[in-house]
Amino acid sequence: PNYPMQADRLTNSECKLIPKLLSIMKSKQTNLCLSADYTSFEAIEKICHQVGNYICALKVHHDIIEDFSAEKGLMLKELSEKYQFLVVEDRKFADIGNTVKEQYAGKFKVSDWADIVTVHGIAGSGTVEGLKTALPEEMLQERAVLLIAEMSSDGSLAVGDYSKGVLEIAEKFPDFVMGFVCQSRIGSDKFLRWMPGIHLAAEGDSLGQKYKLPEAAVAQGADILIVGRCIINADDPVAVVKECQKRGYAAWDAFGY
Ligand code: UP6
Repeated sequence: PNYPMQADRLTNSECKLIPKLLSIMKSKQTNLCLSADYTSFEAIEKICHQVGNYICALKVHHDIIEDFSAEKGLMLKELSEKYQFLVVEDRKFADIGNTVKEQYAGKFKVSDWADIVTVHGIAGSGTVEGLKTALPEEMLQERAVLLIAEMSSDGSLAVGDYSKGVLEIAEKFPDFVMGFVCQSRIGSDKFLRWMPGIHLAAEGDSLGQKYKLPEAAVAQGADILIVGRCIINADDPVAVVKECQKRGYAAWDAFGY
């Protein structure tokens, strides 16, 4: 099949963070997003210095980091500027607009340091609208969301009409939605597809996670590969990052995106 080239996607996308991310990916030759699911901030800082040059994004769950604070968030932002990657807070906002607006700008100041946040569509388009209204006008172009259209876990309910509904939400806010967290080539090509559930050796975990290889993820439609425990639980995380970077980018590049 003929998939659009990167240049087409750049021109078709209204979300300003898309060309920024694509240029990072191209210049660093990486479509790897490290899911840095560590429980200490020190571990996150350490891995940034070790692998910052080989990733296009770093994803965190700020609420599992025991010593997290809004100041640590700004430190993460500084690290991302030093090594040129985007910061994703995987908060999976899911509530009504007014509540997520408070959560986004609230205690941990996620909107100050996360380039991208993840959002569920379960509550309808008001969730995305609520996040948007938390941002001052001048910051709108520097922030984006990823909508969870499908999930990697066994028995996920985010399928069929639900996933289609999520795509419709994206079409309402093409300037603010960067793309989807998904498991297939879903939605319009002006959006980027981020795919978790990737591992070089395991098929899954004991709690419903399902894994595929980087090459399979790209064949399924992934632009950006989200990899967590395969890297962070490895004896040599740097070596695994380099392998995921090399294999993931080669597969993606071969598709001629
Ligand atoms: N994640 C998934 N599947 C989804 C959406 N998000 O695994 O459908 C997130 C998890 C975790 C990371 O919350 O942070 O991606 C995957 O981690 P792993 O590679 O260690 O399984």
